Amino acid sequence: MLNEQLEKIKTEALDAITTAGNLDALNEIRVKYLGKKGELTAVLKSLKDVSPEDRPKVGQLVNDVRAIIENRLTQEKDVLGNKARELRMKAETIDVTLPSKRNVLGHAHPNTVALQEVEKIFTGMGYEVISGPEIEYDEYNFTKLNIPANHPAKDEQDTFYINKEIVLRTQTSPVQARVMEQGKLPIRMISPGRVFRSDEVDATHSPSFHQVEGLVIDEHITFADLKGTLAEFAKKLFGEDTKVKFRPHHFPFTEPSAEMDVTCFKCGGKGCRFCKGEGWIEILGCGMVHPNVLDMCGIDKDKYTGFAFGVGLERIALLKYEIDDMRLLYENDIRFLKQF
Ligand code: 2NL
Repeated sequence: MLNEQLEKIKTEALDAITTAGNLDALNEIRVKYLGKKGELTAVLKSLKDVSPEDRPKVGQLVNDVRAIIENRLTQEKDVLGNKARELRMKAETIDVTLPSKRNVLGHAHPNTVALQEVEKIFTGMGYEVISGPEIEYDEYNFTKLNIPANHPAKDEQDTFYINKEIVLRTQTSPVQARVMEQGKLPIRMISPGRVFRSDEVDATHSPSFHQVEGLVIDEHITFADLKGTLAEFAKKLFGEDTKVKFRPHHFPFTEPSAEMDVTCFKCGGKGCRFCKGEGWIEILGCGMVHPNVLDMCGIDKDKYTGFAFGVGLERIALLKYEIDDMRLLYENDIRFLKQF
């Protein structure tokens, strides 16, 4: 009676193993037949009803059936495991013949391209490129540059104040004031960098933009040095045929001061749409360093003179690359940047 039952369990279990098909199903079969509440265990429990003489024989039979099922389970587990692994390997195959993903390259910003050009021109004339802090003392941004406490540029309408003594620099000249204070002369330097003014955004204004200021201090520096240097700069930047003219102007930190115009590089000075019929384009502000500035920065104003200038980097980039809206420079759309 138990013999038949055992034979039935064995046949059923082996059939089930053969048709299991996956490892989960195989595990269920193990539980169903060999587990604590499994069918074979149930037979083992009913062994107590078998007569003592028959018990060893039947017990042995139960163990044999158990061993056979276990063997088949192990065997089938190997087969199914290998099959699953093969499928996984196939799914993970890398097709090395597929075209590669395109590497998306960025592009230097027009400001960067323009700055590199300006730096090349001035380093070629022996200038150093020096940078300094964007957050400055009022003293360096204004006082040492001969900008008095009541000057309109110091108004909170125009300048970002961190507190009473500290501002976001409105020009890069404080870098030059710091260099002058170090007292190593002569000085030939440019200081490019980010500056801040409390302006509304429009096609020609931004609260944060970039400036390149230049400074030369030595004995016997005159306005002729300023003119020669800046005329050379204009030629290198806009072409050898470029002419320059200087219009009197006022800056607190220079005396005399001027604004420099260059002949329009589109029409050569005849007047066109680009220069609004003027033939001239305003490019920078400049002048001879004010004696008060030399004084406040610890330089002997009776022995040394110097000239200085300031130019907006965005202005140069917009002009050179014929961009008509400054806001395009700050969007960093790669399709725009790639054109320059
Ligand atoms: C402008 C005008 C200018 C300077 C900047 C300067 C610096 C020192 C001493 C004297 Cl340390 N001057 N810088 C001089 C004249 C003009 O910038 O319109 N910039 C866009």
